Amino acid sequence: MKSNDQRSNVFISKKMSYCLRHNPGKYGLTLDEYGFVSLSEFLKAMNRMHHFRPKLTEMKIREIMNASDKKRFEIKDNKICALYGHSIPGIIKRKQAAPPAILYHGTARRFLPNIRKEGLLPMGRQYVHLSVDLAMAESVGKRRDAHPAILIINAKQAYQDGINFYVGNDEVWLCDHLPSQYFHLIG
Ligand code: HQG
Repeated sequence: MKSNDQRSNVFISKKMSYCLRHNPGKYGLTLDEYGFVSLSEFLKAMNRMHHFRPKLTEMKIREIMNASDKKRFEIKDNKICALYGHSIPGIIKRKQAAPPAILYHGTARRFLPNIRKEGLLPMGRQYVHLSVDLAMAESVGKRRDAHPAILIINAKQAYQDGINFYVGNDEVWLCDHLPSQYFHLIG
């Protein structure tokens, strides 16, 4: 069972994700090309919109980030950004890099026919999201299916063939559309 504190942290984290990934404009904010916004402006906007009591502070945000199982946000030079998950129109620039040779993607079994046909598409987000290990892919897939399908991705080959990969965080990699010749189903 989650404590009230944990529930409130999840609530705040979801609002942070909504603002920084999907709808900064609703908060009167504009992200820079890398997805960053001034931390003090962000705090003001979050407090104005959600009337947090006690007020949301940098300390509270850092506490939520430290306690989280996923590294969703980054604070740098008094600015904050979401590290992945964006859907706002226009591509947020991410650092391009060579991915690990193998990556994974957990998804719902019901999506497989389309995924086989079209490859992995970003769908509602800017990029396709990939996981560095099986456990992570499984937990991502379980958001949509109790027995998710896990795809193993030949990231090395895809990268060599010119598909762009980007660093999300230590556990999440991002890439552009990934055709189906670069993955197969595990199991
Ligand atoms: C699927 C969470 C049909 C894809 C997670 C996925 C992750 C297709 C869904 C992060 C398809 C999109 C992102 C195609 C892909 N036809 N379905 N051609 N291509 N799909 O949520 O990867 O907790 O946008 O398999 O942990 O599930 O929010 O992406 O099932 O790291 O921080 O379309 O979000 O992180 O779903 O998850 P999503 P995702 P947070």
